[in-house]
Amino acid sequence: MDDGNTMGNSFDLVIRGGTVATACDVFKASIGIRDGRIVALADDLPRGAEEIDATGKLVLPGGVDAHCHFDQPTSDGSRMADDFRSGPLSAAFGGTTTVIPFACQQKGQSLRAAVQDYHERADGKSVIDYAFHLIVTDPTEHVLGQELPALIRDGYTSFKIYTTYDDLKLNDRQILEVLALAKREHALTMIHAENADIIAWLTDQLERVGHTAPRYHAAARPAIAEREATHRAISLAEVIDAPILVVHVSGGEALNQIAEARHRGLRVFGETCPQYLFLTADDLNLSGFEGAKHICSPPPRDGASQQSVWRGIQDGTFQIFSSDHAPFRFDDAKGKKVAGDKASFTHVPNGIPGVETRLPLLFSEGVVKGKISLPRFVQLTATNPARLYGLMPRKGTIAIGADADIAIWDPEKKVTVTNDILHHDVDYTPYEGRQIVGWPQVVISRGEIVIRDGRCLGKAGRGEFLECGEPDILL
Ligand code: DUC
Ligand code: ZN
Ligand code: ZN
Repeated sequence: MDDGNTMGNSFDLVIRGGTVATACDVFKASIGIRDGRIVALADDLPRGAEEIDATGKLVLPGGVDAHCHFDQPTSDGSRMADDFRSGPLSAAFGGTTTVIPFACQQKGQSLRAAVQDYHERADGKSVIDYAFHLIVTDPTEHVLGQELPALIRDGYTSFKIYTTYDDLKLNDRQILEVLALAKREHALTMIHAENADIIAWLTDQLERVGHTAPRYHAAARPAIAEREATHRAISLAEVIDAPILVVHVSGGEALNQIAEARHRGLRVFGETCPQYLFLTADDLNLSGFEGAKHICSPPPRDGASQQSVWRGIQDGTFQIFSSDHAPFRFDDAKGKKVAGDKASFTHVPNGIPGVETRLPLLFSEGVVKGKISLPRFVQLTATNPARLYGLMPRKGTIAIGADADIAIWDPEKKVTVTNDILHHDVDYTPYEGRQIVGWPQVVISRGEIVIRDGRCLGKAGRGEFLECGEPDILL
């Protein structure tokens, strides 16, 4: 171990005396940082050019939010509230140091063009590092034969496909083609699993009798639609013998499909999100149009589903906890009200904000209340997403040689969540009024303090684009 002086260099920064947590250990140590990387972990270290006293604090890997949407083009006239300035800034305030949003191919568009467009949207704006997933909506021969293999080699090694939404969904044959390509090229396929025809049929029935209020969104997208599509996605992946990640799992029905597949030894991974732990379908039943704030897909369900999701988090069926931050302002003609404030639920943009509250919510309800250990928290929120998306060993851990992406938490800080303490550009938070214990106090990205005591010290645009390597599917 390097003591910081043996190489004739001192440290740029020493984080002294904190309790460090990784995906497997919790230990007291000081951390020496030089040139943006962790270069020493020891009981004691010589002074650095800068020092942070972390006594009584938790020193965790910065979070990796591997499912968030910023400035993603939409097809209904709406506009996402967060771009690459406000989205990553909000993430950083919540203890996240890497974000992975989606470069989405429009049908008929070249995938490479979608990636170029997304780089232009991101360039020079982000305060923290970022990578891209792709969204494949038009898997033509050219896309599968040439564009996608070349993009995978260029560091875009994961892509999302959909079984629902008319402008995004693939049929089973197309899903098989994408999975075969992913297997051949060692990429990871993420699947949004909801049965499109069940949803379309139920939606027609509901609209026919005038049931168009926001709360009917949940009725139109029942757990059975998610269970069926999850089962089908797993079956298709099994035919190809390709790994998949089922994203934003909302409850026990889909969870059990994943658990059963994993018991059979299949490389099926599961992701869940805060909205499935902390919201229910009742939150779509607010007066007037207010329920639209909580319209997302799959929808939040009920208390039993929340318990199932906790179980999946505890027993390892879920490997990843992401925000699925999809930000639309509520009181805005480009947001939730793009089709007016009396519009049918089918015309309300899907998605809720949560990139800043993701970690504090799980920490407070999970770690502080004793549902999960600190290492499990680190696995779910940082280490596993870094591994699965090919960002290890740079991101997602505290180890010699890793990027110094670190969040120093005050584990006792009491916070009441209100929208005005958050840094996204959305005009509401689904978690308004919620009491939280524990919040990140200092956030460090590649050795630079970007957040300290509620202030941003990092410059917009300092964040770097990350090329992802091969997904580590031996999680
Ligand atoms: N559902 C998605 O599939 N994507 C973004 C937001 C949402 O609710
Ligand atoms: Zn989705
Ligand atoms: Zn999403």
